[in-house]
Amino acid sequence: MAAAMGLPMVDLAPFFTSDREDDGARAARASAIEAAVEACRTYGFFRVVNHGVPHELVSRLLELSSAFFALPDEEKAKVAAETGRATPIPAGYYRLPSHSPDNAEYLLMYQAHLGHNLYPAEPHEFRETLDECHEKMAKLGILVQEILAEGMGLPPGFFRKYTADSDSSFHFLAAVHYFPATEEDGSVGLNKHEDGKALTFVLQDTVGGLEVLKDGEWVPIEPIDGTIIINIGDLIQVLTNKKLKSATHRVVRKPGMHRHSMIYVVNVDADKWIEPLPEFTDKVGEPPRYRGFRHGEYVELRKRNKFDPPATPEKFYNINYYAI
Ligand SMILES: O=C(O)CCC(=O)C(=O)O
Repeated sequence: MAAAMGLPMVDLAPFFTSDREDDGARAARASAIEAAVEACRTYGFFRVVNHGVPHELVSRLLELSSAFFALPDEEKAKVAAETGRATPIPAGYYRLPSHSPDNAEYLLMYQAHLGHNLYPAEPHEFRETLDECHEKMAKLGILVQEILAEGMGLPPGFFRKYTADSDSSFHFLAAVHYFPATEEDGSVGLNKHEDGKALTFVLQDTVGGLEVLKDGEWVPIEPIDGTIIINIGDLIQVLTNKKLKSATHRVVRKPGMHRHSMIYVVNVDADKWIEPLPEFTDKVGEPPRYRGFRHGEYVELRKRNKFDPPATPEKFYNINYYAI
């Protein structure tokens, strides 16, 4: 495992050469799996290369996203996210409220065929490019779930039982825009937090600003062309009884610079019961670190952080709510 600018780098090429079934191919896959799991134990984050998502597609999408967010507010409001829709988070455009500690706007999309998306008319080809990227990310999402299941000694498809890995899953892709930092409202883009779902993938432009907390220090996750950042969320931390880390991270804005990123989130079924697995508790003589909960209940708590944010970030809901 190479550490590229602080963050472990995992080469996924061995998973895209399935025609080779010799010892060399198996060893290369085993070493990538070990690297990914080790990164999740220590950082909760890693970077992947040779991941199957074309570099050209990512660059094009980030450019289109930047063109969309540069449109006048009235244009963006034409696809404003509507509450009350049958999705965990409303699809469409949303600007975080001024009393939120976060300072960003986003456009969120589910799988196209579910029919929940609100697509902007401009820029031209944004819609097709978002959908194309969504499809590629869905494949990568499945691969990474399988890598982590195997690496943790769990059966194939194990995490996918929780992540609604079906045609109706609510995995989402969001284009995010962070405004430049100003003296008036500081540099917070996304306040420190952990992700509540299964996995998050981040495609970022060259501006930087994403940071992960490791051993009490903020480590910058510098942009490296052609790589995708992956971090695990609370689902995997709870199931593994904190053997794998849902790491604290944040986005810091820079003066005079607009940051654009795309995030792809592997979501969890609302009706799934989540609790530490016996493999990481009873069977190894360790007490569970969390009490069980229904994932939908946790989503409702966390939604308040975004849509009705508490006055101070310390009051935000996170997985410690279920900690024993
Ligand atoms: O936009 C980014 O760069 C990171 C977003 C993030 O941290 C998150 O969605 O949890």
